[in-house]
Amino acid sequence: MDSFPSSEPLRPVTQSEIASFASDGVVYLPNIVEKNWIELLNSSLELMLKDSKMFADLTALSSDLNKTQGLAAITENESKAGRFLSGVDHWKEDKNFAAFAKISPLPSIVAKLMNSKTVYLYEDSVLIKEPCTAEETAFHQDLGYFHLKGENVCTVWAPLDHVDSETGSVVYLRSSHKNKKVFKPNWFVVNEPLPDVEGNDLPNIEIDDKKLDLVRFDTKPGDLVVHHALTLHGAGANSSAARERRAVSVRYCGDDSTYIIRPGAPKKPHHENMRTGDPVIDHPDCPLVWG
Ligand SMILES: O=C(O)CCC(=O)C(=O)O
Repeated sequence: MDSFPSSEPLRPVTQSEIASFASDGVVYLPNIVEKNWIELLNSSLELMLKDSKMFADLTALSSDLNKTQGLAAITENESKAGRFLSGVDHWKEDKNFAAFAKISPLPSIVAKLMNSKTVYLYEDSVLIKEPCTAEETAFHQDLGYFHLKGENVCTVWAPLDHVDSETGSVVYLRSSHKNKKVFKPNWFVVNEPLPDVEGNDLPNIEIDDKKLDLVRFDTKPGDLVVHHALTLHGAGANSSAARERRAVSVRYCGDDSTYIIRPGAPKKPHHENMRTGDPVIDHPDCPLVWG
């Protein structure tokens, strides 16, 4: 029988944090998750990284996309320096990732922030920027990637390392969730929509645009940043020569969420059996984790 760290947060979510999430579409929650949870993710990730098939190399993708579009390609030297790696749905294979997504403090924190009686797990993602990774995470909005509709959809971003602007903190356009528009999902490393997707064209946002109300946080293991699925966000390159920047995002939906099959967005096997308008209910591939 596995034993896991506590499901209780280290401290309660405050009223002011709930208000920030509602008004800004993002909230920084320092010192809220026991470090033992992060240690478990670290140990699983170390093993997973031995199997390169588990991760997409977004640095290679960026280079290919830039070549096909005739854009200035990242130079050979830059592309050799560090890679932006990403993986998805590790909770389905790994018991530590499953426990973090399902029985860690995350579901209760999300229920509080969204004021939702129920919380369902949509997916997890691993986002690694090795030292000297030139690629930024292009500004995007999560909802367009998800076959979901509803007010109560969010992402919890959990850093496994100290992350700051040198190593690629995530940058959020404050209150952009209030616009309610769903934007076309992009390739994550360039602001080019995925093929055949629907929605509004994404605005071209630069990570350091001083004219915009962009917010970012210096974070450490045990902190969380939670953003609404409509909030526009991107992330910087990792310009540090020595520091790794690894994070796990866990994505949830809550009360009144329904499926909407979005053409062109990445599908999971169970989406083949869902119809637009079907309510999200407990399902092995989208399990109820709170309520
Ligand atoms: O960590 C990153 O680079 C991007 C994270 C992100 O966009 C997300 O988890 O939705």
